Amino acid sequence: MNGRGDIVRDSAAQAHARHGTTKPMDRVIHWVLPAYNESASIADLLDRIAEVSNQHGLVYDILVVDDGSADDTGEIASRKADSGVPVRVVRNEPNRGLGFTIRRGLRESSETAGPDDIIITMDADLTQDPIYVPSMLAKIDDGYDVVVASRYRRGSGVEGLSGLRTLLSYGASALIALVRPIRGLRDYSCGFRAYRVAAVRRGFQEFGDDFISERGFACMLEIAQRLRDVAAFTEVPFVLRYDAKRKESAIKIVPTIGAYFRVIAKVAGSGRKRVPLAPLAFAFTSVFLGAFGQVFLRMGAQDLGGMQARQLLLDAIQRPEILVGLGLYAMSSVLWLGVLSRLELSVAYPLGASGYVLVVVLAALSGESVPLLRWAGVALIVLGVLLVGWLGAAPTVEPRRA
Ligand SMILES: Nc1nc2c(ncn2[C@@H]2O[C@H](COP(=O)(O)OP(=O)(O)O)[C@@H](O)[C@H]2O)c(=O)[nH]1
Ligand SMILES: [Mg+2]
Repeated sequence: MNGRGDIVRDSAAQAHARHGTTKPMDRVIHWVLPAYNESASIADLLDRIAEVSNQHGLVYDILVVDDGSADDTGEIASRKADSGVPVRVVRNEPNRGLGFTIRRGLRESSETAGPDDIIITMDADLTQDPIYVPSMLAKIDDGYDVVVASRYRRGSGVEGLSGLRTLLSYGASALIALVRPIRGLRDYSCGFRAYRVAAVRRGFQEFGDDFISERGFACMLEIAQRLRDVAAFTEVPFVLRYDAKRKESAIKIVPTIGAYFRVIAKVAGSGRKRVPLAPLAFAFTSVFLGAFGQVFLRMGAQDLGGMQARQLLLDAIQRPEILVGLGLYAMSSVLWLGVLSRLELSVAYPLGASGYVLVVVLAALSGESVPLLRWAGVALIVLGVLLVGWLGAAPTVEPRRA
């Protein structure tokens, strides 16, 4: 019996025999807990992890990274090892922040793990229940590389979090989804995740310590964005029990929002770039078709002003210029949506596009001529939005197939 791995594996064999599971016998689940002054909750959390792991016949070990806690978080966790919980504690001296702590935990556990082992990261404050882990492992078995416990899926929920915090977390994720979406992800800030070890290793291989360079809570976004092009992401719904927290949160909201922008700026240049020229060509065509549509609509809308809506519409559809104009618009919109579906931009773009088309059609039908310059301005804005969308388009990383 040298080193802790053997101990765990032996009991796992018995556990598998007991539970008759078909999971790869030697897969190990490595729980990584970043902990800063969590003495009030760490013992109960370790018991809960052991309970859930044994219930599901998991082969597991736990690494607590004590981030220079001022209380006895580390001692309490170490004492748990005496009662048979496979826990190891390492300590940062002094406190280094969540980013460094998670990086140390991911690096140390991935260095000694098997490529198909799984790393689970979660807060050490009892707000995230280990009971969701089996459903996350099932997603890994479906071929995904990163599974996030999400607050934004059917069946998700949040208990006890302030309205402002809820809004800010949701706003931050929505903003990221707008600028640099990751397929399969909605909750970009939650740290309760399951990683396939191979994906974590890939992150360190490709970026070294820059894999996680953020000091604070934005590190969770950074990890996801760094793995965006090489890992298949998905989510499981979970309920965040913030009412179970036994200490004040130390999150600094404004610096964290600032850090989100910094992360996006940092990663925007990295990763593979596919140059989907076709969609761009379609986009340009769509806009110019729209331009001509506008010209025809304006020609046809002369002396239609001041009429009742119903009369206006009846008159308008009898004028060939209006019909041609509307036809060109329809083609422009179809091309537009075609582009969007290929580029998989977020919902903001179809909404924006449809809004602009509506405005121009109404302006045309109201007989008011829209100066060409303003029209060109609108077109440029739309092209700009397209470009941002293209740059942020989410690459497709298919889950592994057995
Ligand atoms: N606040 C804070 N948490 C840290 C630090 N280092 C590690 N952590 C841990 O990071 C996790 C997330 O922090 P937490 O206070 O739970 O954030 P919140 O629940 O999202 O407000 C917890 O497990 C903390 O113990 C640190 O320097 N500051
Ligand atoms: Mg927390």
